Amino acid sequence: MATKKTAPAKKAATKAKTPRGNGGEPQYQSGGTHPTMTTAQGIPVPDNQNSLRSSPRGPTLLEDFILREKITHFDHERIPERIVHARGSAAHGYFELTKSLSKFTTAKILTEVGEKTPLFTRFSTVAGGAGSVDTPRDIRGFAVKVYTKEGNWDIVGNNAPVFFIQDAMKFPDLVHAVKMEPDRGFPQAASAHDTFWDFVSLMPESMHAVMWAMSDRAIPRSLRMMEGFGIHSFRLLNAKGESTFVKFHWRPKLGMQSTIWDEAVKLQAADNDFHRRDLFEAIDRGDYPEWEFGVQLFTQEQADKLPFDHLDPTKLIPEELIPVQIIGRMVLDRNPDNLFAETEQVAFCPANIVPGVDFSNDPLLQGRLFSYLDTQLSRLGGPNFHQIPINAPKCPFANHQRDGHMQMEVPKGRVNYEPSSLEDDSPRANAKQGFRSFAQQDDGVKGRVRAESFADHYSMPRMYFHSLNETEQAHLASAVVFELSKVGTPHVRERVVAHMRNVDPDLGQRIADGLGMAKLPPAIAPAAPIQDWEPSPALSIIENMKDTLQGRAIGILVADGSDMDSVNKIKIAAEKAGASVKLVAPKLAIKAKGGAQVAIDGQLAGTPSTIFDAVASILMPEEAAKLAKEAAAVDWFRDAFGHLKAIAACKGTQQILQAGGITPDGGVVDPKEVKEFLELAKTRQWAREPNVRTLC
Ligand code: HDD
Repeated sequence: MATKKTAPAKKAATKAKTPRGNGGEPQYQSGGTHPTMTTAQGIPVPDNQNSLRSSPRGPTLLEDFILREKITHFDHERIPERIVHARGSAAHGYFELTKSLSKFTTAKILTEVGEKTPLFTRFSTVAGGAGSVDTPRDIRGFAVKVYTKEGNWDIVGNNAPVFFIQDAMKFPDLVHAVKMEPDRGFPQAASAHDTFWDFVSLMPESMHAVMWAMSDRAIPRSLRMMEGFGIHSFRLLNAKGESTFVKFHWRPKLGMQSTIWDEAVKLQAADNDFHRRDLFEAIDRGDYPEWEFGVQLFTQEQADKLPFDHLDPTKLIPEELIPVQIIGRMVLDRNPDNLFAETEQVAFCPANIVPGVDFSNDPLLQGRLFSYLDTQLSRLGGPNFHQIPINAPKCPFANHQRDGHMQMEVPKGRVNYEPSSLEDDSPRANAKQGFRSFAQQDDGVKGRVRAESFADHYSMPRMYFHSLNETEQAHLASAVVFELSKVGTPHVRERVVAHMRNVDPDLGQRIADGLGMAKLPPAIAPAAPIQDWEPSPALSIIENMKDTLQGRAIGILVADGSDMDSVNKIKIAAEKAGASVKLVAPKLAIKAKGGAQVAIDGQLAGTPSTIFDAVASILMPEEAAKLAKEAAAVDWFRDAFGHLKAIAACKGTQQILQAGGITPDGGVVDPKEVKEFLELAKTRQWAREPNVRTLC
């Protein structure tokens, strides 16, 4: 065997020494019929290994147009990455309406029940660059492009229903502050640094979004387990031109789940692409992620009665006040064919809406309506980016816009203007079908002002904090302490605590204690009286978790001699309940009990328990004894225990648990108790948390 392997390598090495020009033999062989490689101009390429040289050991000739074309193209392979939301993962799918909104809107996408409309959805982190990790603490982008019959409709939202600022004027400052600091170039993809907290602590309006960013929502377990929000109020317009306000919601069919912060940090090392891989693999195996599409509909009169201004994007409307009606669903059923052509080049824009939908006066939305089109011009290189397949509408489109960088179409005829009388088929405006804006009367006084109704910055974050359960509140307080412990400037830390005291006095105290602050800084004088509003139980993740194994991942640790019957009992039952199961072992194949060779999914050192929702282990005592001396195995259980996961540990495994200092609790069961284990695997063992972690 060894001789066989080395022989071709030797041959190849001898071959490589021989100078090869035109007609050189490729050094590999493969099956299939390969089309002839050509240059971008279609000229057949004779040799893709060697550049053209004046002699075998001489200089390369400038004349080598094949080399120059290849290198030039390579040099320009990257386009400017998005200034925010650079790191993204996406999928194709469809939207299906289940309930008509014909009373409220003329939009076909919201009135034609049962119609399946293609869409493309891109999830993203906000702060990190395109190559950054998937699991930092960050708000996630949730952008959906629906290719409707009446043009593209983009719902460019986030996985939080509120934003950090009230006016688009502050967006560049917010983004500068959260991204890596400009002198040192770090930290990447993290808000835990001075400039972010300096900025937000000087912007009381950001407190509500800060609370969401510090909550478990900002460390999702999977992109498939996140809610999405359109955030702003939009309008729906019916045939009579009557307007109803609307907020858009996406609800994951799998329910919501988050990671634990320590787990998220470890995942960054275990798998940079944790979310991208999870989404890709789920779609690849036919486990299509699905979201319900919901709307909150409300009239001007209802809006006037709310104790806050719905045009303020730092506020959400509790669904206990205005219910979320489910009217459709989104299914993602196809992975992109090419990350660059689709996920990277897709260009979203909140201004892309269809007739029957309209904007509200939310000042953040108004600024966004300008920004996205502008950003695509520099990111995608010119005004024809709408012709890139992923951006092109799937309905007919026609106008007199012409020329520009990368024009892909070849418009025919003489008429590229309007009005015209020379051709019968040139496009014209259509007052009947065309987009209409709500005829809103506006008799205000022009000026750079912030409405008084936007002044209350603390009542809503207080309401949000009170809507979380105790565990979630403790996670949030601990997250603020973690972030502030990375902030070097004492007065910034103090200013944050001063705000948090307004949000909730107890929260302020807990954060101050967590930071070891000797004296509580005085609370900041609020611009408007702080009110105590009813909590919104719908906002808690843990209290609303779905009782399901769907979308969960289970790891089973095995080694030589493991009993595959016991392993398979867990595997079959778990998969039947919708979970995915991976076998983990010290080697990529084991000799199981009875001598059968069993292939393994992940080698122990590279498959930590952080990537699973629950773990089991079936080990012979002697193998377990070896693993009890193996740091990767001990950490496997220590992390699973620390991250509150259900553990099914056989008798042999107890040695490893002991080596990890783990005292089994109700979340640790015998692998024979398959049903009990799978029941526990649906969720985390919250009761364990006080025993493994000191939270604020
Ligand atoms: Fe934005 C990208 C979401 C405020 C300017 N934004 C971007 C993406 C999402 C959001 C999901 C990535 C889309 C994709 O996957 O390609 N942005 C939001 C939400 C906001 C928001 C939910 C507040 C409610 N954004 C916002 C403001 C501005 C921008 C106020 C500027 C005035 N956003 C941009 C941008 C980006 C962008 C610079 C970067 C890349 C792009 O647009 O295509 O134009």
